[in-house]
Amino acid sequence: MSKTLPAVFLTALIFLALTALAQSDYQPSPENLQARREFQDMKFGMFIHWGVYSVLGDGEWVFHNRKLTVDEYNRLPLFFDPEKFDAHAWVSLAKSAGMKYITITSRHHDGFAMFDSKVSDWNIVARTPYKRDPLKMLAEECHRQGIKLFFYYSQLDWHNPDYYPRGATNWPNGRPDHGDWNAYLDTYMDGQLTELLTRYGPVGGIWFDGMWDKPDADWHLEKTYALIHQLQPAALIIPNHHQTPRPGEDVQTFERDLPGQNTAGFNTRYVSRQLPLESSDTLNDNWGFNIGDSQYKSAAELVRRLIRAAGNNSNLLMNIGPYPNGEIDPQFVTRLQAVGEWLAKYGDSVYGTRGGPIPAGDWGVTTEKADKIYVHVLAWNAPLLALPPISNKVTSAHSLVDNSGVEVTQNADGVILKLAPPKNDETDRVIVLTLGR
Ligand code: JFZ
Repeated sequence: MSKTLPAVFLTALIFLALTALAQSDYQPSPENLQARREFQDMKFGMFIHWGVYSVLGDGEWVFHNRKLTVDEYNRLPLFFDPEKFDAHAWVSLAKSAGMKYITITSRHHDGFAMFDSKVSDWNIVARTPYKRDPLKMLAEECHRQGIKLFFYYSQLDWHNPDYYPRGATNWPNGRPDHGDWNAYLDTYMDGQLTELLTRYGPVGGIWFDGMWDKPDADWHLEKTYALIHQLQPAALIIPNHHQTPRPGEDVQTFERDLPGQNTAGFNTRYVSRQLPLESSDTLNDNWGFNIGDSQYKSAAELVRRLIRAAGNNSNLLMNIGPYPNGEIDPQFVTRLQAVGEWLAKYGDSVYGTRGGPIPAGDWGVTTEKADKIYVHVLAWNAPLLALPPISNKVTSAHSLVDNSGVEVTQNADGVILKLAPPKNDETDRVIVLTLGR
């Protein structure tokens, strides 16, 4: 046996051991840990699905749902011309809704870059009459107004031939039956991520989606995650893969469910005790603009979802799908502004809090911050609310909205609050418990 063969094996073995180590050994940087805490403090974000698909008013899956060919879909950018797009109006709306961050589709499953990408001409500047980069304008406006900007990035691609072998959502759309998977990941995707993390100032993070299309593929995650954290250590990696979090990931996100729930049918019940949590949902029933969807959630419903998320130690990322011309449906606007008005009064019980010590129930949830527990009474009509015991002594209780005192009794069996009868318009009665040492 030659002497070089064992050496080759040994080298391979060391290499494998090192990559395994790198994977299990992810140590978030101090900036990253700080960003995670700030993320948890923000609580409420605006999700935006906007792309050339918006033109057809039939949701962001229209390419797939109508089984269009690549040649047919290539016509769409020709008439995407959002002359009413106004970054200032979008960011101001998020602000007036009490939202602290925006997560926008930099590219969805159609692979179309909504930014000025040099990696491929399948992008808004090269292919549309608009010719400009809305993400650049949005990033600048977000920095001006103090809103964090996150980029949704689809790993799944229905357009690029190098997304091959294709995944579960494939249909014969005219692409060749061959392609270079490694080039797709290492050159195309990592190239675009590098653009997003170097040309738009400090970015909140990358919200990944689409891995579920090829669950068994090698996505070169370690490489991509390392690249992101190297370019911007504070950028949070938020994967919507519906699995147990992997090393390198910074937030666990749940689609259309609270952490640990699985009414949607595709979420994992595993809830990380270390990572910040997020729950995404949409204001009507679609993510991208759908002209036939008028199923708007009421402002009160949006507030209750936000509170239920906060009580479960989670953020809420609430989606809107703007029109193709760049305007935002007035039905979204009025509801979001009403949520903002509610938060202007009750925000103390939401921002900067963590899930409270009392388990959530049908009656409501608790949040906590410093020496306060906020009892959010969402559905309870009886005059007394009996809660399980907590370890701290409750020294006083008052209603958050008008500071009026609330009668409280605490004994070994729990904490009993005497509630004023709910008023008709009351979305959430917030009782503040002040704790002794
Ligand atoms: C994904 C996208 O497909 C969708 O368009 C939207 O962007 C949403 C926020 O994220 O939705 C999914 C992802 C995975 C499944 C279902 C919907 N799944 O695994 O069944």
